[in-house]
Amino acid sequence: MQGKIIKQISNQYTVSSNNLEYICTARGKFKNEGLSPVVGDMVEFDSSLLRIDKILPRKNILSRPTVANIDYALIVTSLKKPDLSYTLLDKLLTLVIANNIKPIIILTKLDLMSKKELKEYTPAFKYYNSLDVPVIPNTKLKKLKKLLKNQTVVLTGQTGSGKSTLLNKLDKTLNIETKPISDALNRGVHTTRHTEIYKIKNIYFVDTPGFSALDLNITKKDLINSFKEFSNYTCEYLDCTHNNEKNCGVKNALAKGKILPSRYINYIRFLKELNENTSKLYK
Ligand SMILES: Nc1nc2c(ncn2[C@@H]2O[C@H](COP(=O)(O)OP(=O)(O)OP(=O)(O)O)[C@@H](O)[C@H]2O)c(=O)[nH]1
Ligand SMILES: [Mg+2]
Ligand SMILES: [Zn+2]
Repeated sequence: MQGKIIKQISNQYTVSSNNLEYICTARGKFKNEGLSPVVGDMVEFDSSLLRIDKILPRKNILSRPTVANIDYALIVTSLKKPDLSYTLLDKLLTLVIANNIKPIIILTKLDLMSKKELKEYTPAFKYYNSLDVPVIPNTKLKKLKKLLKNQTVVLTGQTGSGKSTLLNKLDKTLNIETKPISDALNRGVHTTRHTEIYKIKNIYFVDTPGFSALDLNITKKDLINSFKEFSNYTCEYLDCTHNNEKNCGVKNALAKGKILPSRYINYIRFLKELNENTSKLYK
């Protein structure tokens, strides 16, 4: 039989197939082959032995959280408590795009902002929208539901940004545990401990442990391509990294105010990070 892994707690996998759930273990051979089933995997399984026999080819796989076959990533971004970080936002966008997943930015905690504060963010949100990254507040869920019909969706974003709260809003019967973030540290305590898919109407949602930092583990080419706006500009060198090169179209566009400065700053930050990671490998 074929099914989709919707939950994993250590070596117990819940496989959903024809609206039934089977709690299975994985065959020993997976371990020997260095390949383990993960949430989101389409698998062949034995429904009487309750054993996963085969993992079907993956469309993509995201690490931290480890989830396979993702269509969309909701980058849940709170404006306050925890405060919005453009660096984290751009890093998540890069990671998502480099993994062939479509990003959507979900804004949370708009209610904690004054009108004046919100206005300051508007140009940035418009900029992301212009990159074909929808920016949707967590108060406007109708539009989101339409977009995500029949899709497998991962939620990512800082701990305390409101991922579980969003799922609870989408389905009042879920009652996923949420927790107020600690005011003293202004950052949350991790509340979600395992990876699980919730089917909400026609959408497969993945609720995952939150993370507040992550390493970039992609190629330089992926990094450059993930900054989609850069491809609008022409540089003297075809392999321009838009850093120290002369006659760089991206840097010219930045100087003309066509590129959001925080985007370029973060790009250079990530480029350095990748270079450092590479030099570490050869040391
Ligand atoms: N004021 C306000 N509070 C919110 C909003 N969304 C979430 N919260 C609160 O923020 C806190 C953290 O929300 P969670 O949904 O637990 O956050 P999470 O992203 O799932 O966190 P982890 O599971 O730790 O990664 C809770 O107290 C929520 O009630 C919002 O739009 N406005
Ligand atoms: Mg949570
Ligand atoms: Zn360039």
